[in-house]
Amino acid sequence: MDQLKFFAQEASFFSAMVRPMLRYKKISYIEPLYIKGIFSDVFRKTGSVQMPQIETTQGVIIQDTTLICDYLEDNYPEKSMLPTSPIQLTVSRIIQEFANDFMILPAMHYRWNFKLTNWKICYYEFAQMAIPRYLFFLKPIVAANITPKIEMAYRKMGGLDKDFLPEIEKWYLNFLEKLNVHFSHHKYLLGNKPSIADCALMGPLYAHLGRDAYPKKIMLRVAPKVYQWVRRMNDPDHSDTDYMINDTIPETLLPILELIFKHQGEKTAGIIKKTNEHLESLTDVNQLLRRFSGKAEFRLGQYTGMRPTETHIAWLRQKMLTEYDALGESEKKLVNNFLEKYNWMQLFDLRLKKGIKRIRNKYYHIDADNDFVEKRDMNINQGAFSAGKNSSREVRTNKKVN
Ligand SMILES: N[C@@H](CCC(=O)N[C@@H](CS)C(=O)NCC(=O)O)C(=O)O
Repeated sequence: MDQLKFFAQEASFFSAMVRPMLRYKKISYIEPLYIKGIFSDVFRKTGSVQMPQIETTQGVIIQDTTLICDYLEDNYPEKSMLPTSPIQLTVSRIIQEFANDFMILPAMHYRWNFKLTNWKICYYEFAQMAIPRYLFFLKPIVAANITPKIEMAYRKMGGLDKDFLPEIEKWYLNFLEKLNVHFSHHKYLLGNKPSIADCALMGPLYAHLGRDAYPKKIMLRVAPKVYQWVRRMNDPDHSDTDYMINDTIPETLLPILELIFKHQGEKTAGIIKKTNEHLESLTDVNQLLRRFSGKAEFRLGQYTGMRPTETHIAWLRQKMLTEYDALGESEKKLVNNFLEKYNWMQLFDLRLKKGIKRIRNKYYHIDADNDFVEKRDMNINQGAFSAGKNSSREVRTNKKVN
């Protein structure tokens, strides 16, 4: 097999983070149709039904966007998207985490609270994925059945309570305006070359906010330069040169980073706290960590509420800090000076008391026994969708297998 398989969907938030990298690196790939059985087949191999997944040319399947991007960087290094200088690398990772977490809020709001305007995705494309070979007029009928289930799953994850929505809108418009200013001066986030940070922001800014009819109109009106960037990312013209010289962060990116550090930083602090509590409550290191460790307080403008805390985000922060810890002393100093200059250090250095690890796409205490938990939790599905008849929903048991 000389082509990579990309299990993805055009309207999928996380798939849209990987696709620009595949295109920029000119990697040959196919997107298989979601014909019946594909979810259970993929689940059997990876223990996850989440999208996207890639099957490498060696037949290995990888889930998780960040790991997929790392894999593509390592194995297709020619057109690198990972900055090598320490400040730009750290900033890219911060943006990557923010795109994985905070940006889910505007993305979910502008898709699910404007379903009629977004009818094409809500009432056609989800069915297209489930029954790609059926006649087109049957799709809305099927969508009427599956869309509410998908919507419910995402509403639960996003926690889109009503009094929160005006603050999300205010926040998002402000963010878009700032990004529009940035893209009036630079082609990409870090200068004249796309990075993993650009790829990550494509998740929300293409798959939902730059593609669903309602938010797309907003983007075109408020931030046409952002829309042009979305198009550039999806269709690279390969005229790019390099990131800013001397590890510089563009002036116009700083106000955006201020928003990111503040809001994602506070959110991650809550996630780390809840993950620490979850880890402390374990009766056995082999216990499977819950996908959401709980809920943490969250403030945005006038709104204060509780938001679900996803264990995955604690792992992303741990991964980012491991990368930072591995920097040489002089590089670390440069990063520290940069973060301290803007008062961001406290919002960056957020650490778990005990490490966590990922085994068969689930999270465990760092001391868990890999072979044992892999075997025991083989069929546990923590995803929102069905993984076929052999899978069982998330459980918190800790039983020994014989
Ligand atoms: N951490 C995963 C998240 C992937 C994810 O949530 N994908 C969505 C589709 S865009 C999905 O599969 N949702 C169903 C679920 O989370 O159970 C990644 O980075 O790939």
